[in-house]
Amino acid sequence: ADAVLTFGEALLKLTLPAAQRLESMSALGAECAGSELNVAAALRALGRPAAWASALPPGPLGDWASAHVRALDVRDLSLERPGRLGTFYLEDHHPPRPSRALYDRQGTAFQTLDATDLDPAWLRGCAALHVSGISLSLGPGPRALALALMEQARAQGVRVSFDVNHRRLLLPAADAADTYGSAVRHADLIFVAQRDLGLLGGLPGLRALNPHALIVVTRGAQGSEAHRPGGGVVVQEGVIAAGPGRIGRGDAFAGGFLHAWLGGAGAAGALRFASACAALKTTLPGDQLRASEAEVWAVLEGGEHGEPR
Ligand code: KDG
Repeated sequence: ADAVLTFGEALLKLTLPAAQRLESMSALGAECAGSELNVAAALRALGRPAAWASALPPGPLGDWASAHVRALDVRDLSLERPGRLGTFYLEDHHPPRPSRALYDRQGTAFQTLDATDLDPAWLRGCAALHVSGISLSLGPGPRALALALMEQARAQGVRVSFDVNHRRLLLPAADAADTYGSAVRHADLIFVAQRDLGLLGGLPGLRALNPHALIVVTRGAQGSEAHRPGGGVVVQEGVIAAGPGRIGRGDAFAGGFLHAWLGGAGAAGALRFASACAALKTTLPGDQLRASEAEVWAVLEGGEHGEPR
């Protein structure tokens, strides 16, 4: 068993050309996005079998998303459900202007899912399940299914990975501890951005909720660290990266970490590998990592000179 199952919503991501604002937009680029689909895509690009559980609406938009999943060579376990395909508009700016996201994802097919949809066969052949806080924030049904999947994974000896991945447009900060708490308790591996740590009582709060997990704290360009259950921390510097692909870096990082960790790497090795994945992700536009395992190793071994090899 070496595959990874991820569970989450696919989004039609509509990106404005550089330096445009929604109020005066004249063109949009369409892309199939979604955090957990991005993680599956990263794992698959790195050579690991990946499957994705979700729901898609019937009709051309659902077919478009399925075609994208097929093109990624990710196993599509999505159920066909009435509703919409969630939509996400993105103004992606250069610093210091913050990027701006606008969600249009009420009444989506994904939101019709609930715990009764769980199919234990989804986890067959899987070494790990990965879920993010986004799926828990999208309503009681998806949240119940995500938690049921985590319980099922534990019962089957499948490792559970949880990325807090807080989206303040989806969930008020005051609800975060309640919404994410059970998922945190079920996880063997937890990813959390430094800026979201406070939502869960900081590192001590997370540790109190879950004494056994490996906790990975990400700090963007400032690097990352892994906190071992018994105490002890491994620190990794960020790998220098430039380019248009900042959105989805966290998903590439999580996919890279999972790939290395499931392959037997320790916390230090997995952090290093994940950092190179996040850096490579940044160099190309689009939500999903496009890099093979060999390309990641080349970054780690070859320095950052950018000479053609
Ligand atoms: O991780 C990248 C995501 O932000 C993007 O694909 C959209 O999944 C998404 C979300 O719900 O914000």
